[in-house]
Amino acid sequence: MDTITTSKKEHKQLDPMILRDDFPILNRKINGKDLIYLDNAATTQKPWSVIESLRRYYEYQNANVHRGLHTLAEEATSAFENTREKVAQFIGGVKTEEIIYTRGTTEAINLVAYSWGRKNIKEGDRIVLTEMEHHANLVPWIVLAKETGAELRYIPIDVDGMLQMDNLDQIIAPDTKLVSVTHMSNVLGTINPVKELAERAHAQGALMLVDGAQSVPHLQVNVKDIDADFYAFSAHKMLGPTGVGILYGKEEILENMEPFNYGGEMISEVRFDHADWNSLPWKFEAGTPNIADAVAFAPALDYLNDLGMEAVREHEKEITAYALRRLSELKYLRVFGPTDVKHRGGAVSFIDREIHPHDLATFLDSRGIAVRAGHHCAQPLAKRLGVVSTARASFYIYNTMEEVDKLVEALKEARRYFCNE
Ligand code: 7TS
Repeated sequence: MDTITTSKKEHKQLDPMILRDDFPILNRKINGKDLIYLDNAATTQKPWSVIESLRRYYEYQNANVHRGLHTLAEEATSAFENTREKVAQFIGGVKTEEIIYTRGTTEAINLVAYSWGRKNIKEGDRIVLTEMEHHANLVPWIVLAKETGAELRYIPIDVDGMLQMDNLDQIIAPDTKLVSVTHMSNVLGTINPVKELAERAHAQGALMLVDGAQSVPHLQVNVKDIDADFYAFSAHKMLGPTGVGILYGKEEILENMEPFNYGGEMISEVRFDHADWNSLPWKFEAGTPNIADAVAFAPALDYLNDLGMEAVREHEKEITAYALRRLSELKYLRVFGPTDVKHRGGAVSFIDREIHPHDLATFLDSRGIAVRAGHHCAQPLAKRLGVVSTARASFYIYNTMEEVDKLVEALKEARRYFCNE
């Protein structure tokens, strides 16, 4: 591990071939073939350092946090809070009070919809989303709008899968209370102008929530520069364990919100008929949290810091540009999303005009290639694109150009298999 870390630092550019040794699962054979893992938008694989951290935690440190006065409890608490500090640094150097642990992006957005939304959204208010949202940033607002009588409005996409920004004044109008937008689409790959959208939201007195599930793993994100009021993401999409997510929220907004869950940890004093809330961030962290996975998120952040997010982004641009070029050679494919990698990340959705995406994914799996097929939890977007489902290849730091070539060869082979070509 040490030698690999050293050699990584010597490379200005990230070298996926060197990194691959850090990810044991990449040695697996699937259906007798080398695994080609192209489902990173769903979840990424984990390096040894994360796997070992999980084991080390249970082997040496396991205790409940924030409540014991014994050594193990202090060590577990310190490791748990250490990750919070690393997260605060990772997204631009915010206060640890502004970093709330959740189970994932989904829970983070639900937290805002319940704790902020139910207090601040009223009949006639407007919530602005986009046509490319994941269900996690859609369903909580649909439910809230139904409950309160608020109106939902959607910023439309253009033919390239970019947001249409020209009629924005009519959409982000004075009655808008919240603009909630994905930073990077999990289907189209589109990177949205969230800083500009935050500015437009604030100009109307609305708050800005950014769904960062696909962006924090791939871009250098600075929530202060964006001026996001809330920013949500998941550890498991950035080399970390499942079951840990982050909600960043501006301190003054979080201070004025009611808790999401009630119980232990989140109180300062309880009497038989009254309870006072703990200070931030613990006010929003009722019950025993997911300690082990939060602790093991730290080496994932270290790993990405060590590579440098600029190098991560450069690699992604390179491999995505290559994939888009190679896929465009296959004339029977329709590839979705922006063609310029300046405006997009590495989630590439496509359909073969004659093969169902599920058949395609199953065929690719028989060649050891893992892609996702379906609506990718963005059904309204699929409908907007005129499809029921797509196949999606999504790249990360350990993917290589050779793997893209193998994907393209397998897609040609599928054509021969299903269409007798
Ligand atoms: N927002 C976006 C943009 C996402 O891509 C996802 C997960 C979520 C929210 C929800 O994250 P979670 O960690 O709470 O589940 N996206 C995907 C995907 O594209 N394939 O599987 C999960």
